[in-house]
Amino acid sequence: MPEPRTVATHCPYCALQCGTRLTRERAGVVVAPTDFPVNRGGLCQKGWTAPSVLDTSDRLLTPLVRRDGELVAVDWDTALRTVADGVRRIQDRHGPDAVGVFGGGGLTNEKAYLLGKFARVALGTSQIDYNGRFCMSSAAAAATAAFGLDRGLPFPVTDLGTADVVLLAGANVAETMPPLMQHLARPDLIVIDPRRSATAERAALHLQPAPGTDLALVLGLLHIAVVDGWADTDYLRDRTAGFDAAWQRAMSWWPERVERITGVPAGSQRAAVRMLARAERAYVLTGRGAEQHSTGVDTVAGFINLALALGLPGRDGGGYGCLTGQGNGQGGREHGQKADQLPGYRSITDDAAREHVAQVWGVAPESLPGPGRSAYELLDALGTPGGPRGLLVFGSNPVVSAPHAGHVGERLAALDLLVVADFVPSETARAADVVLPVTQWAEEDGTMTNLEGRVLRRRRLRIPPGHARSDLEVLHGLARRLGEPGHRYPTSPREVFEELRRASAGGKADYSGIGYDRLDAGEALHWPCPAVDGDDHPGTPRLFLDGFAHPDGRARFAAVEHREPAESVSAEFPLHATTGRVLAHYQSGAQTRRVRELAEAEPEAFVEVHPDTAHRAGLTDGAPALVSSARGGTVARVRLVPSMRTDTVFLPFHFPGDGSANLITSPALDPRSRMPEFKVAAARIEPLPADPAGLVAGGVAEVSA
Ligand SMILES: Nc1nc2c(c(=O)[nH]1)N[C@H]1C(S)=C(S)[C@@H](COP(=O)(O)OP(=O)(O)OC[C@H]3O[C@@H](n4cnc5c(=O)[nH]c(N)nc54)[C@H](O)[C@@H]3O)O[C@H]1N2
Ligand SMILES: Nc1nc2c(c(=O)[nH]1)N[C@H]1C(S)=C(S)[C@@H](COP(=O)(O)OP(=O)(O)OC[C@H]3O[C@@H](n4cnc5c(=O)[nH]c(N)nc54)[C@H](O)[C@@H]3O)O[C@H]1N2
Ligand code: SF4
Ligand SMILES: [Mo]
Repeated sequence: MPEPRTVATHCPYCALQCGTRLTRERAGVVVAPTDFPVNRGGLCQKGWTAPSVLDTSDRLLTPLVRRDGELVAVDWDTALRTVADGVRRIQDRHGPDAVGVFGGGGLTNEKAYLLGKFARVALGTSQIDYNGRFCMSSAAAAATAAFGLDRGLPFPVTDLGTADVVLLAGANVAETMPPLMQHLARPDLIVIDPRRSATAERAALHLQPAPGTDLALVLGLLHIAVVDGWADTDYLRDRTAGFDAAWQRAMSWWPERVERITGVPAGSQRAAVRMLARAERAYVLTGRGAEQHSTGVDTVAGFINLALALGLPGRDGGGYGCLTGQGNGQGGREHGQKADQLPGYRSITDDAAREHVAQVWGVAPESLPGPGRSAYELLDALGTPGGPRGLLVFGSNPVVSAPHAGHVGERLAALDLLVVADFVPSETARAADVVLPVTQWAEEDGTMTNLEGRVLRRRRLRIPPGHARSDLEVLHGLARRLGEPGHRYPTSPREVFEELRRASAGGKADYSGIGYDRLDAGEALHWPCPAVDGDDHPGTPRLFLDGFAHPDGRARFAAVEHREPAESVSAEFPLHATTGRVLAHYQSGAQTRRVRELAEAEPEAFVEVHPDTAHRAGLTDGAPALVSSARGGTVARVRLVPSMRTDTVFLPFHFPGDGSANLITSPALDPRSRMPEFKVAAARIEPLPADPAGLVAGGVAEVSA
């Protein structure tokens, strides 16, 4: 079939998955927004410019293998044989777990599913995890415990437009999901963010806690809700369990005590609770600001407790949700690329789940490995005794995006074999032994699951350039060279999806009633969508209306207590450094730093500092500064921001090399989700020394040029 001239598809970047129409013009691919419910004709800068990454000048067009230190072009057979031989050599000597896999939340459902299967069956390794561990894991753990099920938003995005009040805890949606703002035009916003972010600017009420103190703050909000008589006692009695134990903890968090720890005035705390409680329709949403902490799970649980006390979740016109992040942040966490998971959001330690999935895969249940290491623990173990000696990366750039990135770079360098599948020479690809060039969004079919659990079709517009192959073809080729039957790894997305449907059937994230045909007919299908006899299942846009997903139908309060961040400020490191995003760049920047408009908008690393803090450090606006923590230093240009807290600096993590914010971030993990503490580290800021120790001169010169 000839390639179509125009297709309806979705933006390649974030979890909003804005609807777009792509057209092939003489000058290249042109994008236009569609009237899809989440974006209704809107797109952000990144979405508008996404087609230029398709033809970026350094696009990977042929496989590369490192020879005598240099990456040289080879044919596919050579590249795949090099990987298969390397894998076999390592596994023969050190066992199946000596080869690991690192996936991504940007992969389509089909890729995420096949990657998990490939790891467990073709490689026989337990060592697979993905970058969603850095993203969604704390909210996922808290939501699963509270509701028995984890779907980012358990309601459609459009419901937010009917709300009176929306609380955004650590989410800067004005920059991270701009078209979402049109759904937040009506409600009064309460924003919890240590920075006066673009979103906080639009808020009716901005609470500005010190980074890492949200848990104390939300215990205080629950305290006020109960003491001031706002708790919904009928709802607590009929729909929840465990309130008393949670209240025991919150009881001692009176507003003035909370103010001392967080810096949020008691009056603002009371105002926030009053706004939420008086609203007819109210939602509590969390983003990475509240979640990326060593206390992330408990912090999200605290926000869920607050929502439950006010009777919001599982009601038409109210609820709690987490704003997922990556394009397939939702689907990517359901189909088995997570260390402890099998498709359909099943647990890899559950015998019935293992049996079901093994049967779909045509293997013996006991042949499936058990749970492996979490993302950071996997990276930290690379090349150590007992740790993996080979790693295959699909859809992540951990050299830039992992915490304590200097250390992660060293671990990657200690590997016998690093394989990276990507379409651009990312910083991680540049460090690889084998680089496999893959297709991009406009060159492939598949499905993505957006932040509201809606399954969407990604559609192919054009033939991939050069020798680029889809990730599915890559996995097929590798599996065959590892001695697997080819039919076990279909290369057609539709065929993989058909298998995914069967594997997910009966699981929590049940896709068995969803088919490409229904999606192509334009149906809005939110999972769970089980296959039913007779009529098609309509999908589940709103969860929990009749009950929560625990056997007794009740949501669970969590008895949480405040804990300090893993690292306290000290005389040496007196500031809180926090990190996050800016509008123009996406994640590690591997894609957006290659787009001229975006690179011009934000060309280099910067650090937001309060003028007084900068002055004390001898820094002026625009000066290059060295920001350091116990782990290392990063170079960033000073931006004076009078609305900053004087005890806090903020750095975006989109930049590589010496400007990488992750050179200073902490790898302290949440004990349950294994989420790293990206959002708070003890740091200091100083003028850039003439010859900064440990920094490469080239990078420094670039920043100060
Ligand atoms: N432009 C752009 N958009 C994106 C992305 C991108 O890279 N660029 N990535 C996508 C992905 S994968 C994700 S996960 C989402 C993330 O979306 P968001 O969660 O909105 O993004 P962040 O900027 O990481 O964090 C949000 C806010 O948390 C604040 N914050 C920092 N520390 C704390 C704290 O201790 N407590 C609280 N309450 N807030 C704190 C920061 O100041 C920041 O304004 O964005 C998605 N969309
Ligand atoms: N300091 C700090 N660090 C953070 C965060 C933070 O807030 N602060 N946020 C964390 C979060 S929430 C996230 S999600 C991570 C994300 O960080 P990363 O995992 O590094 O995400 P990306 O930069 O999107 O990297 C994706 C890579 O895969 C490639 N790619 C994209 N699509 C595909 C595909 O379909 N197949 C293949 N093979 N490759 C593909 C891209 O070109 C890119 O090189 O960063 C985390 N790191
Ligand atoms: S908001 Fe997200 S999905 Fe929409 S255009 Fe921007 S990056 Fe793309
Ligand atoms: Mo993310």
